[in-house]
Amino acid sequence: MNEKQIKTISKFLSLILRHSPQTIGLQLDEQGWADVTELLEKAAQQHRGITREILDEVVHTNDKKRFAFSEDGSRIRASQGHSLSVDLDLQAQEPPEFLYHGTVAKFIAVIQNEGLQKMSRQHVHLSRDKETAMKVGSRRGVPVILTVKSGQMHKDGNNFYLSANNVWLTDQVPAAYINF
Ligand code: HQG
Repeated sequence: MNEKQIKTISKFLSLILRHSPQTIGLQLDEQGWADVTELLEKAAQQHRGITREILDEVVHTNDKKRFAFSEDGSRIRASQGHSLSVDLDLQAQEPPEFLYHGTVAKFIAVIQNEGLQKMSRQHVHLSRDKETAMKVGSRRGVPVILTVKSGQMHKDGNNFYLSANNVWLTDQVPAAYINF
């Protein structure tokens, strides 16, 4: 498979495992898992020729490790980024002193008022390093990096979670904890 084909399938998996499994008549369980055999059967309507080997390649070469198989390999899910309400069973963890969020200038005024909100997803997504935040922000235009005082937020009783693919997640970030 070439890079373009891998990316097309990765985007398709993001769509059905994070947002709308019903697109192909698939159901996820409460923890966000899909049965791999069923997924392959149903995905074949849109991506003819998709096989277990291709799925393995997409999962293992994925730049952000977006997807994970269950231990026995029979199920697959997205590690974060859902708009669907799923229980990833994340354990609260102590975050580093600072985390970063990449956004764009047009959102700054409203973020100054109401802080970072999860918008259509299940959590606000934060990165450990500025480079990653730059990449996230640049999906929408010229990136603006916000520094989140995660250590202080945590001391003040707010929960942080680390996804299986190392994205920091929290419910919201009040503006008082953001360096603009
Ligand atoms: C902004 C990608 C108005 C926020 C990335 C962002 C990430 C507000 C947008 C993951 C706001 C939401 C998530 C407020 C936040 N008012 N706008 N109060 N609070 N925003 O896509 O963090 O490549 O839902 O700044 O790498 O951009 O798909 O979140 O611009 O990890 O795997 O509202 O998605 O991962 O956008 O990205 P998103 P995000 P994948």
